Order: sequence, then C-alpha cells, then structure tokens
Amino acid sequence: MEVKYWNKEIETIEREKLEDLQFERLKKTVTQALKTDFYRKRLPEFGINSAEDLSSLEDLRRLPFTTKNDLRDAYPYGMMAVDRSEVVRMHASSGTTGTPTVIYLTADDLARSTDITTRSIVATGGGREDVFQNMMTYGLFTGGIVLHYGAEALGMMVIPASSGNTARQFKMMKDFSTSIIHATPSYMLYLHSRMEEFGIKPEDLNVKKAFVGAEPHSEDVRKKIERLWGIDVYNSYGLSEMNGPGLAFECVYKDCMHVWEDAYIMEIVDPDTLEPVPDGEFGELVLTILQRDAMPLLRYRTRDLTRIIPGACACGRTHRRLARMKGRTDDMLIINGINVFPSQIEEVIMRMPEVGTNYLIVVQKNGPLDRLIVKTEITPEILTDDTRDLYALKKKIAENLKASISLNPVVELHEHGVLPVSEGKAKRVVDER
Ligand code: DLL
Repeated sequence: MEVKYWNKEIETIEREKLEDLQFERLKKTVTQALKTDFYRKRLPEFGINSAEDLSSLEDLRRLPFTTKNDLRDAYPYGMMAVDRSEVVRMHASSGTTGTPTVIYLTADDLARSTDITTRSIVATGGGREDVFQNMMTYGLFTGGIVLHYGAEALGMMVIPASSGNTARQFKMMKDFSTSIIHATPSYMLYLHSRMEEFGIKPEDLNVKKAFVGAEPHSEDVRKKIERLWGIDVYNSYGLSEMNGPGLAFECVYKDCMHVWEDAYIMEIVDPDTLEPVPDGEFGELVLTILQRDAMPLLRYRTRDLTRIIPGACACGRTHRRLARMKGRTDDMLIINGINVFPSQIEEVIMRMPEVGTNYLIVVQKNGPLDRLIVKTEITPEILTDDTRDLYALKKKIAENLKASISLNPVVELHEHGVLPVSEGKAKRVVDER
C-alpha cells in the first residue's frame, strides 16, 4: 500500500514530542480563552487565572467542560478572543433552539485549518492530479467550503458542486472526469439509485474515491457504497464547533480515523461521570481545539459516542486512532446530513396559534435518503371542511419549518385526540431508520 504524507514530520512525530507540542499549544489556547467574555468568567471558578496555572498536559483535566449550550448562550460574540477586525470567516450550525452556534477564524486559523484538511486528503492518497467534486452543501455548514480550501491548497481541480441537482452532478462527473467525491454517505447511495435513469454505469465514470461523513453510517454502508460504485470510500468525522471536516480522517488502510492531535486534544469520557475511560472503551468524545486564536474551545463535549482504537496504524502516523461513531448521548437527529434538535421543531410549531399542543416527529428511510414527517394536531376552531384552508396551513407549517431547520418536512395535520398521548414523559420522536 502506498503511503503519502503532506507533512511527514508532524504526522509521524514521536508521541513524547507530540505531547510537548500539545501542552505548549494548550497554554496558548488558555491564554486566548481568558480573552473571551465566557472563559474570563468561567476559568477562574476552576482556579485558572493564567496559562501558568497549568503545569503539565494532565492539568487539562482541571479545566471545565464546554457544551453546545454554552456556545448558544455566548451567541453572538461571547466566545470571540480577538478583535472582530481580525476575523475572516464564520460558520454556524444548529443549536437546540433557534439560536445557532457560531465559530470564527482569523486568517492564520484558516490557514492552519486548511493545512490539516489537505493533510487528510493526502492521507487517502489524493493528489494534485485529482479532480475533486465537492457535493457537500456550501454555506454556513463547514462540510462544503472547509474541505474545498484543503483540496485547493493541494492543487486539485475543485468543482464546488454543492449538494443537489442530480443531473448536473452526473454531467460534471462525466465531463470533467471527477476522480474524488465528497458527499454524505446517504447522498452517495441516492446518486447511485438514480444512475440507471440517467443511463450511467459506475464503470463509465472516472471516480476512484469518496470521502463520506457528516452523518452516522456503518461499516456495511461503506462497503455497500464501495461495491455499488466500485471505488474506495473513506470515513471523515468532524463538527462545526471544531472547524468541520478534517479533524479525523481515514488513511489508505481504512481501519480507523486519525485525529490530528497537534491540532486537537482528544479525550474519551464516561458521559455520566465525565471521568476518562481506558483506551479501547466506548465513551463520549471530548475535544480541545489547539489552533484557533479567534475562538478557543476547551474540553468541548461532542455528545458523540466512540472509542480509541489502541495500537499503531500501519501507515506510520502516530496520531491516535478513532473508531467509527456509535451514536450520540443527546437527542440530536441527523437527517440527510442536517443536524436537527426536536426542540427546534417544537419551537416552530408551538409559535403557530393554529396548531394544538400535541405533535409527533417521525423519521423514516426514503430509499437511500431520510424523510422527516411532522404530525401536528390542529385546534378545533381551525378544523374546516375546506381542503384549501388545510392545504394552506400545511404549506405554512412546512415553510416555517424549512426556514428554521433547512429541511423540507412532510406535514400531516390531525384532529385533536388522534396522535398518541403518553402518560408521563411524552415520546415526541419516532426514529424508524
Ligand atoms: O457534519 C462536519 C462534517 C462535514 C464532517 C463533512 C464530515 C464531513 P456538523 O454539521 O456540526 O458538522 O455536525 C457534526 O455530525 O457531532 C456527529 O454527530 C455527526 N458526524 C459528522 N461526521 C460523522 C461521521 C459536520 N463521519 C455532527 N460519522 C457530529 C458519524 C458524524 N457521525
């Protein structure tokens, strides 16, 4: 197997040196954190008044955890550690309510983030000879633009296709001999399901690899995409709060994801006790970003359940190995790659006076994609025999939801008393996938 590096020195650095580097960068991160409104208040409560209060990497454990709610509460600028004029980029993702969680990068932060995404692409064997069709959504979501920068820095020809428009995706793939695709695993399956209709066979295309991520998927799904498309598929994990994709990526051996530990400190903790679990055991992934001056984040609780795979990788990289995600500890749903909290849906429907108090969120498989069905109860006053009124109401609910969660749901209206009522804690989400 041919192993290529983008920055061999750092990718194969001795563990001891890597940990020294992490400690040095952690101190810098704490210094930055103390410049934010949020950590300036929080860190002294934990006895940290300056980076000098940390004497070794183990002191990381003296630092408080940070949660998505902290980010939401600090919206819009409470976590910014530099003057706004230094910031060149922001991204945002869904919060548990209408307030998004935002991140910021300075020009240097962006250059460092780009560098690790390039490193990730090279780890899969990608090179400047490749044509990269990026089918992740461009916009506030990190999936599109962040990997775009990494691919461009490598010298690939990048097609910023974004998601959607099947006909155009196939046309670009054919006309420009796309060799690498970046997409969600479900979009890869969806595209395959439409090939016949467009008269395309995978062997007519030049696609060799796909990077898939942004949503949970099993090893079986990876193998299925590989078999259907006749390509190599690499798992990529990341989250907006940590600059998106590029954080952890598979190498050519495809048996783990390397977390770039010069840029992130990873911990796996028991989600109940928040104590570290031994290597190899499942727990919640907690991350500290080391290379972001504009917005430091310490011990961020990702809510993703995974484990460290003990032992070294045959590729020679010394950065520890992360297993495929097993699930989440919170109620966040990922529907066609888009993160949705049930509370966001509730907020929208409860704001509408026509809608009663009971509702049910159903998520189903719709071929290779997902379907979101929102069943709502309507108030007796609204109940009418005129289907046009009901149709207009359905449309209004769907539009309001689309504006909030960026997904097109199927809306069903029900008379009072039809939707199940639970005694005790209401069960509002049925995930049938
Ligand atoms: O999904 C960033 C990303 C874009 C990663 C493109 C990979 C490729 P968010 O929208 O903030 O960011 O969603 C982050 O998605 O906490 C996981 O629960 C889930 N997730 C992301 N990648 C994977 C993966 C991007 N490979 C949330 N496997 C994370 C399983 C994933 N879950």
